[in-house]
Amino acid sequence: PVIAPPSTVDGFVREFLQNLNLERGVTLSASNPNDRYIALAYTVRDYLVARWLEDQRRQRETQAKGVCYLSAEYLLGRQLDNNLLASGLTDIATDALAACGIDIGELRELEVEPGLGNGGLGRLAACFIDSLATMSVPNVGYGIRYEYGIFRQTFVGGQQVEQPDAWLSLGSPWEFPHPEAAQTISFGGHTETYDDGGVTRNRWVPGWDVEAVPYNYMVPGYQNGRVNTLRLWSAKATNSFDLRVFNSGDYEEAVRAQTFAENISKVLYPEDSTPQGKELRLQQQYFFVAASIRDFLDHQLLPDFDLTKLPERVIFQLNDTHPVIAVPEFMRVLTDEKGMDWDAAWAITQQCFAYTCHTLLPEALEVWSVDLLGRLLPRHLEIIYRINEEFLVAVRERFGDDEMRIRNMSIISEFPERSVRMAYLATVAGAKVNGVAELHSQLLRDKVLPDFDEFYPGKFTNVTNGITPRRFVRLANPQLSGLITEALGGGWLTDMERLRELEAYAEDPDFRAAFAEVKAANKRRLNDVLLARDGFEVSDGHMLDVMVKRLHEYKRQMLKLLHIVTAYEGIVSGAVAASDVQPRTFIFGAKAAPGYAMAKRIIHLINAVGSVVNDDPRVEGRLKVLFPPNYNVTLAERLIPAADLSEQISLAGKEASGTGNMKFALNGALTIGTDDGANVEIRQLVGDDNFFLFGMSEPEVEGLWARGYKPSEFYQADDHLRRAIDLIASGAFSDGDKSVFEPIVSNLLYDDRFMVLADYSAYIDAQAKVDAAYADQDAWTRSAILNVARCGFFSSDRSMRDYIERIWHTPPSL
Ligand code: 26M
Repeated sequence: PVIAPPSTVDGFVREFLQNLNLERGVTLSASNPNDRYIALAYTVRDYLVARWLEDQRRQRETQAKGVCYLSAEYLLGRQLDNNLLASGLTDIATDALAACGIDIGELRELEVEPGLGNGGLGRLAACFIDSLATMSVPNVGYGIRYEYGIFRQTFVGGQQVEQPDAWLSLGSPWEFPHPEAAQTISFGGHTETYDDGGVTRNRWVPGWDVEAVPYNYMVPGYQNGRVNTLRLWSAKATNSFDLRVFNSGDYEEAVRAQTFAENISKVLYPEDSTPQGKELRLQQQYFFVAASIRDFLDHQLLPDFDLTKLPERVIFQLNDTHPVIAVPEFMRVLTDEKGMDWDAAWAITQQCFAYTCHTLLPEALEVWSVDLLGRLLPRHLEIIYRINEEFLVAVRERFGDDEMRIRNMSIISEFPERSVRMAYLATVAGAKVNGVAELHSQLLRDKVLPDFDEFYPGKFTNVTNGITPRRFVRLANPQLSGLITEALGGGWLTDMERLRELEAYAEDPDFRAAFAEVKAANKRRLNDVLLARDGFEVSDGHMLDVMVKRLHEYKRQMLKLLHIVTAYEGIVSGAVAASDVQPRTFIFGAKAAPGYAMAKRIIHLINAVGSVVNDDPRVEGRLKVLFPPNYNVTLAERLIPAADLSEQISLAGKEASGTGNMKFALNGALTIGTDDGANVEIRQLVGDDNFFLFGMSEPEVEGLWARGYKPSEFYQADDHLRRAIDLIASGAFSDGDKSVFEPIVSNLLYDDRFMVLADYSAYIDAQAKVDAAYADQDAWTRSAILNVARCGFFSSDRSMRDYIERIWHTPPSL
C-alpha cells in the first residue's frame, strides 16, 4: 500500500525537495519557477494518491451502483489551490515553501488552467464531479483530453483574435496517463449479415481504428478523504498505421495517417450553440463514449458480472446530446458483441441512460445527417433506425395513425436533409430527461418535446443547476468565507442551507460594516489583478457592474451596451451633468465563437465604446468600460467576488439556467435580471426587494412574437433609445466610419430576434432603480448579505442530491 507523507511542514518540505530532485532533476537553487510549480503539484498529489487508490479498490469491491457522467467538456479551472484545499494542506504547503524561500502565491500563477470546455455546460460538469467527491458518491467522469482547450482570446484593434491554448506545453502534473489501459475504437467500413447458428445477424466490419488512451485526474472531495476519478481520453494512432508503413513503404503517407488519427482529440470545438455537423466532431463524440463504455464494462465490472443486472450497477448521465451516440453503441455492444437479444438489450439500455438538456434554442439542437453517420458509423445508423421503427410502432399504437404527430416525433427528420435528431434519441432511450432550472424544464415539456411528455408520463423532471461553493466561495472569496465562519462556525461549506443563519446578521451594523469591507478588499484585489494583467484600473467609489458569459445575441450584451451608450449620450448631450452620475465601472468578459460574425462585431463595439467613453474628459471618469480579454475560470474567480451588480439579462425563455448568476449572488452581488432560467428561482429565494427584475416574461415574449414584433416601432417611440442607436450609427465609436457597426444597427432595427429594443426602456428604468439603491450603501449591503444568506440552495451538492433522488437512485454514499 502507498503511504502518504506526514502532514507536517517538515514532511511537506522533504517531499517537495525530493520531487524537485527526482522528478525534475534539479536542485532547489538551480530550479526555475516552473520546476517548482511542477514539484509542488507532485507533492500535493503524493498526499492524495493513497486515498485515491483506496477509493478505487473500494468501488470495485462493493460493486455498488455508481454514476458514469459522460460529458464532452470539463471546464476545470486551476487545480493547485483546489487540491490543496481539499486535502487540508494549504497552510502546511504555504509554510513549507516559505521555509524553502519560495512564495507559493507566485507558483500559483504559473498554472495554466485546463480550459476543456466552452462555458456553462463544461463548468457545470466540473462542479458536479467536485460535489460527488465531496458527498462520497462513487462516480467516474468521462470526457476528452483535448490537446488544445478553449482558445486564448486577444484583442487587436478592439477585435477578437484567437490564439491556440497550448495548456499542456509546460507539463501536466495533475494527470496520470495509462497507455496500458488503452481501448481500440473503430470507425467507418460497412455492415454485413452472417449466419449465427441458424439466425441471421448483422455485424460491423469497420474500416479504420484509433487508440483511446486514458489520462486519469484525481477529483478529491472536500476534506473527507475521498478521491474520485476523472478519466479523459486522448487519441493515438494504432499499430495498424505503423503496419501500413511497413507494407507500403510510403512513409510520408503513413505519418500523415497517424496525424489524422491523433487529430481526434486535438482541439475543443469553440462553438457552444448552432452545431456545424462537422465529421471530426462526431468522431470526437463516438471516440470518447465508445472508450468510456468499454472501460466501464472491462475495468469497473467484476469478470463474471451478469449483464442483465447492469441497471442496478450503473447509470450513464448524458450531458446534453454530445454523448448520445453512446446509446446505439451500448446496444451494439450488448447485442452484436455480448450476444444479448434485442429486446433484453433495449430494456437494459432504457434503464442505464438519462439525459440532461441544456438549451431551448431550436438551432442548438444537435442533428447528424444520415449520410455522415452512415459513412462513419454504419452499424450505429442501422441500430438507430431500428430503435426509431419500434418507437414509432408504439406511438401509432398509442395515438393512432396521426401522420403529423409521427413525423414530429420521429428520431429521423427528413428536412432539410435526412438526419438523426439526437435529443429525440436521448429522450426515447433515457430513463429520465431533465432540464436545468424550473422554468427551463417546464418549457422543455411544453414547447420543445410536448409529444414526448405526453407519451412518457413521469419521464421529464427538473434538476436546477448549482455551483461548487468550494471553488466559487471558499477559494474565490477567502475573506467572505472567513467572515461567514466567524459568524456561523465551520461546516457551512458542505451544508449551504446553513447560510440562512446569516439573515439575522444582515440586521447587525457591525456585520454589515465587515461585509462591506470584504467587498472593498475584493475590489482592491481585482484592481491589482487587472492592473498586472491588462493595465486597467478600477477607481475607488465606483459601483462594479459585471457581465461575464459567452457572447451570444440571446444573452443580450447589446442591451447592456445600449444602457452604457445612453448614459454616455446623456452626458455629452448636456442632458445630464456628469457630476450627477453615479460612478460605475462596467466590466465585460466574453468569448465569441470564431465563426459567429455578429458576436465578434459586438465585441468590437464594446471595445470601441469603451475607448471613447473612457477617454472623454466630459465624462469626468464617472463611467468606465473595461473588457479584459480571455475571460476564463481563473478570471471569474477574481471578478465575481468584487462585483456589486450581476447582469443576467437574457431574453425570457432563452437562457436554460445560467450558473454565473448563482456565483454572483453567493458572493454578495445584487442581480439585475429578466425572469429567465434560474434567475426566477434566485428572485423567489432572495425576495423582490433584493433583486432588480425587469423586462417581458416568457409568455409576454411569445405574445409579442405572435402579434408581429417590429423593433423599429420601439426605436421610433423612445427618445433615449433612438439617440443611443443613432450615436452608434453615426460612427461616433468608429472614427466616423458608419459602415463598421452598421450590421449591428440594422440587425437591431429590422430583425432583433432577441427583442433588445422591446426590453430597453424597462432595462433603463431598472438601472435607474439600481443607481438609487446604490446611493444607500448600508441598505445595499444588507441586500447583498440577504442574497448570500438565501442562495445556499444553489450549491451543486443540492443539485447532486436531486439527481440521486430523482434520476440515479444510487445509494447515498460509501
Ligand atoms: C455542440 C456541437 C458541436 C460543437 C459544440 C457544441 C456545444 C458545446 C457546448 C454546444 C453547446 C455547448 O454548451 C452549451 C451550454 O453551455 N449551455 C449552458 O448550459 C448551462 C449549464 O446547464 C446553463 O446554465 C446555460 O443556461 C446554458 O446556456
